[in-house]
Amino acid sequence: RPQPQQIRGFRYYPGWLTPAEQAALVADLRAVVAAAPLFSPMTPTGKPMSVQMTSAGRFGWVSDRRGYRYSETHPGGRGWPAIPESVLAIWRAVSGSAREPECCLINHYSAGARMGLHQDRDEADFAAPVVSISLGDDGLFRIGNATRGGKTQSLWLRSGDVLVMGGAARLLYHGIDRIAPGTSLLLAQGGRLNVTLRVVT
Ligand code: MD3
Ligand code: FE
Repeated sequence: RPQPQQIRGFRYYPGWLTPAEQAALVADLRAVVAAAPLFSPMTPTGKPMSVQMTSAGRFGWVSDRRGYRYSETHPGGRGWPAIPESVLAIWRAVSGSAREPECCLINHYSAGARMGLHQDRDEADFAAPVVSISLGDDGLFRIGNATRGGKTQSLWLRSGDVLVMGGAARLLYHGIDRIAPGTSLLLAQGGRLNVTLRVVT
């Protein structure tokens, strides 16, 4: 496995996953999506996000007119499927955390989807890292500072890349400016999948 690079306090593992591992992950994520379909979360202002989402694990991330929160149920009313073993294995290999993830959030970007700069602060324990796995088309990731504004740094995330956001990096503003459609053949329908693993409680 490649050695991680340190960028702004997070650990970046370019090409951590082999093509076979990426294909196995996609199959496992398809099973999650079959049980818990992707949905377009509504922001509290009433506009749908351009990224589609679903989750696995005890908690999933939802957003509607009541606001953003973790929920033990999919918007359809059922509980979330279990986090696949293939995904848990990545957390155990790179997180350095004794805790197990409680949420596996799956973000789906089709051409034109983006995610504005934000902080992840809906979790109770910022000491636990967030682990991110990129699959499919390249995504232009932007990372800034602990407060809005200031210099940002951009990085193309490619299929098979893994990021570990721990320590001070855990609370940095970040987002996805755009994806580059057609840069990967991993997903038959194209687009980008990002998986984030989090401790929530
Ligand atoms: C930096 N997802 O789901 S993953 C998110 O590619 C999210 O879908 C993006 O931001 C995506 O909240 C970026 C990389 C990432 C994930 C969590 C972080 C970067 C982070 C938490 C803190 C700081
Ligand atoms: Fe985030």
